Amino acid sequence: MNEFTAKFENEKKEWESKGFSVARIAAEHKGRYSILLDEQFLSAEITGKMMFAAETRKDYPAVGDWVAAQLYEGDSPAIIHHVLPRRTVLSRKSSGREIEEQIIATNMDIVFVVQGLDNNYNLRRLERFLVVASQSGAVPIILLSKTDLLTEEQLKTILHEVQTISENAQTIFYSAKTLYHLDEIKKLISKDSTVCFIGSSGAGKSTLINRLIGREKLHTQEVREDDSRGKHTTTHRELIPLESGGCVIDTPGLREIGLWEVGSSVEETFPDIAELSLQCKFTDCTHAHEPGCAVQSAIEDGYLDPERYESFLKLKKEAEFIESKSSVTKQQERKAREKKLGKDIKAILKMKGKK
Ligand SMILES: Nc1nc2c(ncn2[C@@H]2O[C@H](COP(=O)(O)OP(=O)(O)OP(=O)(O)O)[C@@H](O)[C@H]2O)c(=O)[nH]1
Ligand SMILES: [Mg+2]
Ligand SMILES: [Zn+2]
Repeated sequence: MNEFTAKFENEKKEWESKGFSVARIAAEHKGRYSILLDEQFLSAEITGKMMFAAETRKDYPAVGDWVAAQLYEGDSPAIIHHVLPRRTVLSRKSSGREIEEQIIATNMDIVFVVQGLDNNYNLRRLERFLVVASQSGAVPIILLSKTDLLTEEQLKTILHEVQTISENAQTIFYSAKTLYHLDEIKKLISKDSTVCFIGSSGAGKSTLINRLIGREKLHTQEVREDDSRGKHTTTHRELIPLESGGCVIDTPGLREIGLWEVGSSVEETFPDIAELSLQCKFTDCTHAHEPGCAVQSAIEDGYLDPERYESFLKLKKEAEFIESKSSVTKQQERKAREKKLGKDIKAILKMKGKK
């Protein structure tokens, strides 16, 4: 048992010994949760205490979370008291003005990045989704849908292109229409595993999940003819258990996906560039103007696509910006906490003085 599992199992046992049930968040809607316990969906709410203590959005339960809940007889909703440690977290920068982490899903083993081979196909966007998927701690896998719309020749060209960016991620071409390679995808979702699907609207996420569960459970809608854009059909994240034992998480199409954390995910998604950098003459080479730069010479020799390099630079810059901003946010959060603590202490002292 690894360190995480030991910690998780300990917490789980502790809550269960106090009479709580450990269930999984399947969906959330305006503060109401649907939790999954022994193949049953129950409605649930969080405690006032938890709401009061929450400082940021990530302190609230998210789809995929294991939570300790108190169950009640009759129609009363279960009450969620605690979120158990998260093994993996898929998050992005929230789309608002504030830089805040928005959790898409948690505790997944695989993040499938879905892209349609119609006009949705875009290498640079694929790279961006891959970085976000790698940051989650789960295994990123590329799924290219709608192969039925392309000729053999067109598929070959795209396969070639995708190979230049997918060194660190398995890639599966499939069709939800002809069911081509559907078994390959099914095989990846083992018993007890959780997988999540992300991608632009119209990529085919919900259609694929319907095929996996074998019925038309999720609503799907055609894309716009001219640019293959979807109509943002899925509006909520939802965890669905499969008969085979695994779980899938459907998500709404993302208009944009901002990076959240930095870590080494950008390098992980661009192993070719990371490796080239090792061969530069200077260890602190910026690959802009230095002599003996392996990156520049790879571009000149045609080994490295300049657009891929540009995409790398852009993501790197964005990651650095987020890091500097989020350390400011963390500082502000700490200050707010200290201020609140100071107020609480003052209030206590005042009360004592009155006695
Ligand atoms: N030809 C073809 N069409 C597909 C395939 N997969 C999905 N589609 C179509 O693509 C359209 C969009 O599919 P959805 O499953 O609704 O897309 P989505 O990714 O869930 O979109 P959002 O919920 O908006 O994020 C639908 O009309 C599907 O029938 C495929 O493999 N081949
Ligand atoms: Mg959908
Ligand atoms: Zn260099």
